[in-house]
Amino acid sequence: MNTGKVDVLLGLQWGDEGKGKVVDVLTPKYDVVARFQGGPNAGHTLEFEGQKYVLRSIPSGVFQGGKINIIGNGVVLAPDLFMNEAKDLEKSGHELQSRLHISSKAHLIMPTHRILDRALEVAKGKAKVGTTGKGIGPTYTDKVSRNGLRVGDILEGFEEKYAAHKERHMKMLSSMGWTDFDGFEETEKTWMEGVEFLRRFKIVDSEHEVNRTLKDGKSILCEGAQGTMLDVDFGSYPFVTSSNTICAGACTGLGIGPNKVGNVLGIMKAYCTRVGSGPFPTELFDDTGKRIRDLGHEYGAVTGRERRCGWVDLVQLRYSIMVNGVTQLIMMKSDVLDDFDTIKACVAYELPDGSTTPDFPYDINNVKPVYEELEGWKTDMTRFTSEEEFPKAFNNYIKFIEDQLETPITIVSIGPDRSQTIIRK
Ligand code: 2SA
Ligand code: MG
Repeated sequence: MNTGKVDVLLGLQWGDEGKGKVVDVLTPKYDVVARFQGGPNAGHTLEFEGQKYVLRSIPSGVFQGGKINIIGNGVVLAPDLFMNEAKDLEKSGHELQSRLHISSKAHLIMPTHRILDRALEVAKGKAKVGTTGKGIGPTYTDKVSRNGLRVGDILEGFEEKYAAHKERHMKMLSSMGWTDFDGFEETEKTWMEGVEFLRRFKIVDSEHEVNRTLKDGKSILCEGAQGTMLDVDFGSYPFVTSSNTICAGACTGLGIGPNKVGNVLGIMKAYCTRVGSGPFPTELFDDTGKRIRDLGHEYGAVTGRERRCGWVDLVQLRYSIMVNGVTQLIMMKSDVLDDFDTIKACVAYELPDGSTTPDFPYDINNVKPVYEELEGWKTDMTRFTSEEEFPKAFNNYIKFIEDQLETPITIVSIGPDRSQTIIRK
């Protein structure tokens, strides 16, 4: 943790690495937790005291008392989904209003953005991205094409602005021949209630708040969503999300200079998963993949979709570490591999011309993973409380990954609960 700086916590794979849990564990060390990109496509799962929570737009710092949580300008916010999420949290006793600040420059996801998301996916047919259907792509498209509606817009002349944007979207949908508007009026009504609900919160120019916080010598944890392989520039394009999920996204999504970035914490699973379409070199289509899915409960937190599972991909991780400037690694879900006889790790790719490379190539569609096989630890680690208890084979796995990635693993997670987290010395 650095004072006067932000630490950035990111997913290094295709999302669902367990960012929510780590933010929750680390929050006590920070004054502020901030989200900088993505929106309700995220599903950050946290478990403690026998309760399970899934956060979508709200930062994972809300469960630790007294912290300010910020939804930054780089986030896209759906007022109706935000309202439901906030009300659920309030019902379970987590007061939000005084602790959650929302950027006036964050863009609003309109009900028509969600229809456009669906229409564009249908139009793509087999080539569909497999989006979460939350309107993420169309909302960021509007932002970049200078057509967006922002949180700050709800403060003045909102009805008119909304109507103009809706009309434009309807024209687009009509030109695509889209006719399915089932339940639209109901959705729009709830959405408008969501806008009213938003007004209760402190709407701020968060770039000022963030920089003031740093100037006062306080610390901020920036919570990434999705993962590096879903980054719109560096991910497996076009099967990506529509924001910069990498470390640089924290600068643009909050308004901070790169010299204010301290530690970059990269989160990885001990294996790898992906949800939605697109290439995934180490994907397992056999019983081992199914076993990882069952043991790891690998189903989408937002959509419930089955996650595709495979071995850890060190070629991909090396690349993610490079583009993010990762300073330390956090390895999640190690316990899922507790009972495997052997464990594989991809150390290079074989390219279609037969050569091999340790570097992540432009096209990963037709690469074959080159594996090293390591001995499994065959030990239930879920009750461990310190690294001294780690079996030798697990220490070998950690050491192998650290050597391959030239980055230290500082935290190891051995189960979903807050308490099942081992900080390494
Ligand atoms: P979108 O909706 O436009 O961002 O989808 C584009 C691609 O990004 C993927 N994506 C995700 N991948 C993993 N986890 C995500 N969050 C949820 C979760 C997903 C869920 O935590 O489980 O519940 O299904 C997430 N959000 C976006 C998406 O699958 C597309 O490949
Ligand atoms: Mg998730």
